[in-house]
Amino acid sequence: MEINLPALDERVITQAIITRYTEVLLSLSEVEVAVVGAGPSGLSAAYYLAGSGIKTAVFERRASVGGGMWGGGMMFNQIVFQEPAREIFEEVGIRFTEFAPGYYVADAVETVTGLAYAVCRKGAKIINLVTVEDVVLQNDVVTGVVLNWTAVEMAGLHVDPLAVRCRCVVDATGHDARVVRLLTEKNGVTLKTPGGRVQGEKSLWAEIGEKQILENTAEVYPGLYVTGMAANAVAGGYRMGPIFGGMLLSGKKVASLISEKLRSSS
Ligand code: 48H
Ligand code: FE2
Repeated sequence: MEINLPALDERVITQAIITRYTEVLLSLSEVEVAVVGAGPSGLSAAYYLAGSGIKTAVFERRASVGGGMWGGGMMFNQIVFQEPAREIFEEVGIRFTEFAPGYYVADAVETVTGLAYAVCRKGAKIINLVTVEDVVLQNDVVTGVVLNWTAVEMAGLHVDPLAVRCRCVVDATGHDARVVRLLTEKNGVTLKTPGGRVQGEKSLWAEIGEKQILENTAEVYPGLYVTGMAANAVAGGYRMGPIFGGMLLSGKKVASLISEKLRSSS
């Protein structure tokens, strides 16, 4: 087979990349929801938010999306989940098998790529390689996120960031609960949670940890929501080990809380 390649101008490649990326970034200077972190909970939140017609951007620190899903458990890259999360896998079209009654297992690579693709197709925008280094805080309400290139952060350069305005921020940064920590550490504010501050996660108890994730998925400060592992880190819940149904259901729950709030206030 012979393929005749057309003439190629490097300048056009450069212009296409810069023009298109800038257009996308400009369109995200104001969004309805900024999701911080593209792990299972952040991707699920974005999928359901965008599915409800809400303008959503996901900002991910790393080059890759998927967070802790790639490695399954201890690098055995299989994703385990229970019954309530089954409908999410079915809806997105990720294949799985039933391993034992009520326990399902899916390929980690298929799960990450399938979910990320579904998020993009629903219309949410994922921007990778950027780190949320602060929030915008006005009159005791979180009204935006502050972004910088992850490479700037890693190189320790003094380069000031850019801000994105939004109506709600979702902390989906996992164990670190980075956004909530930034807010409380910098501003000394009290959260709406029972402890009022970031409690830090407890050790491993799968059953209780999975339950708590859903209970702890909430608005923790005006304009700031937590989902996924960040929810248990903030509220002092147990970790659950390598089971991901709770993460996906938590993303779905936070999307529904935000949809209700935006609908009631518009
Ligand atoms: C932009 C950021 C920033 C930042 C971090 O860790 P994740 O997979 O988080 P979850 O909560 O969706 O899922 C948790 C799950 O992976 C897990 O660890 C479980 C179930 N553990 C149980 C246990 O017992 O250990 O994803 C968080 C994402 C990552 O991709 C980070 O790179 C990203 O957030 N991130 N993005 N700005 N400041 N901080
Ligand atoms: Fe983890």
